Amino acid sequence: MFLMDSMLSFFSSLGEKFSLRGEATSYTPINNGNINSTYKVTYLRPDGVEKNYLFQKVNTYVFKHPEAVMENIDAVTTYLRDAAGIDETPLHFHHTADRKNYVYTESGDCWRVGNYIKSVTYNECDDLNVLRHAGEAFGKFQMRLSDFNAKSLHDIIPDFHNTKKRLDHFFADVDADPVGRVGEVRAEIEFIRENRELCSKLSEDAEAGRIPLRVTHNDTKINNVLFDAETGEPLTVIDLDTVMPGLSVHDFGDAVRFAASTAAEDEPDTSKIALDLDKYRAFAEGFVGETASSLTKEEIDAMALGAVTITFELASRFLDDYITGDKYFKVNYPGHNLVRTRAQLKLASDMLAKYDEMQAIVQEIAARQKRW
Ligand code: GN1
Ligand code: MG
Repeated sequence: MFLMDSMLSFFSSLGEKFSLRGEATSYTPINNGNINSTYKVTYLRPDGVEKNYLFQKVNTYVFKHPEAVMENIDAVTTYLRDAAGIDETPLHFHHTADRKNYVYTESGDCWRVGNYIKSVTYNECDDLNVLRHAGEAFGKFQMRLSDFNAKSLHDIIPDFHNTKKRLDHFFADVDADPVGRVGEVRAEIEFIRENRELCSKLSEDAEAGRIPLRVTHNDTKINNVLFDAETGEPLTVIDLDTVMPGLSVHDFGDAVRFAASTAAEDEPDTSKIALDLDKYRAFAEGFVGETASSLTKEEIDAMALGAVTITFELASRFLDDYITGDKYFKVNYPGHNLVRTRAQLKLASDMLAKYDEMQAIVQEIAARQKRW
């Protein structure tokens, strides 16, 4: 751990490499993500004006090639700004003298510095308008990238949302039981096993070309949409680390998993966790409303399955991390990954119970869109 002052001088010297003017005078950690470490850093510029930046340490256990992540982000943000002509608050990372948008420190850590966008974000949200707006923001994001050359993107984490492969990997780790935790989580493993086939279907559909690959965000938690505190309008979509070719139904599903639940993704009391169909509908109105014109019938039919699949997928990822010794996701306490797993499984089981209603809601919204 750094002491306060050494952290500030660290930020100041890092800022120099990105040609930031002035010195870091204060900072606050932003604890939204489970992977990277993020800080809001306030600078005092030589002209006496304060300016905020976003400093981020990229997790190199998860992102083995940060330079590829940063190249993707540069390409996507430049495209959104120039080709798609988007004039919303842009996400921007600063460059060094040799035109890199990241630096490695002597200890081998990878850091990047972005513009700080004054905004509010939501982890849990009961306001249906906010959810509808979040759906619109992710829907627009996908539409705006529809002509982006997917082949130019690095495959940051191969098979990131290939649930079939994720599950194969999970069951191999269950068999290996490397840290001896499998015995405590038999019931959770069995529930995932019962749904293995169902949750492999979308990967098979994608592989067979029955569902199209698009350029997708792949991490559509609503806290990745920045909102204007005053107008309540979405400002921009952030966290472009995993923008890669993927499935639209996964972007829809992951957002629903996070935003349409009645509780947090790591709520320990599973009796509080359910799928809220009003929230689901609001998000779907935004997302399907924006994308319906380009979605295929197969995609519309698979939206609800996308939500179920991604929820089981995340449960298996959290449980995989638990049974292999908590190496991937940041944990705040022992057993955090198991708590997350149980929360996701409870949500998944409620989605299965509400599956027909989830389907009907998407169909209804899509039909309305197509008529307009
Ligand atoms: C990770 O750190 P964050 O919140 O951006 C993870 C996502 C998970 C999410 C669950 C690269 O995202 O896939 O859905 O945690 N990102 C990566 O909260 O694995
Ligand atoms: Mg992310």
